[in-house]
Amino acid sequence: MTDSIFTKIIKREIPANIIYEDEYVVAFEDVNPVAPIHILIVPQKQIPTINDANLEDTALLGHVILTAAKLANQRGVSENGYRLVINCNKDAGQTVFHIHCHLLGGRIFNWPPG
Ligand code: DGP
Repeated sequence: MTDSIFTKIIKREIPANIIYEDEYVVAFEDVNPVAPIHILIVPQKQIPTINDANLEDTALLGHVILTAAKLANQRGVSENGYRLVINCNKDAGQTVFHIHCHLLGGRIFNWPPG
């Protein structure tokens, strides 16, 4: 598998504003923010879509979500709320085929999303 743009960010081959990293995930600011807070939480392991994840990725995907919650707390939006989004394939508008969770906060989000 060729490296995704996010793997290149993880390897520091291309720049990004990395705000958190551990053994399993990296988090950085989205280059095209759609909310005052727009952070991507990305597994270090390159999995193209959520369809490609399997049972052995259960803890990893849980860690992605818990990391998002921790970062939301750090950014002060836990109480007011925030949205977590994982897009899958074309109908959802996925453009980077390396699983990532969008942490969106700092404004009100409509539901249904439209
Ligand atoms: P998605 O539609 O869920 O695949 O969203 C991909 C997101 O990744 C999109 O919001 C823009 C962001 N993105 C794409 N390329 C880069 C990049 O090189 N750097 C950063 N920081 N974000 C990127």
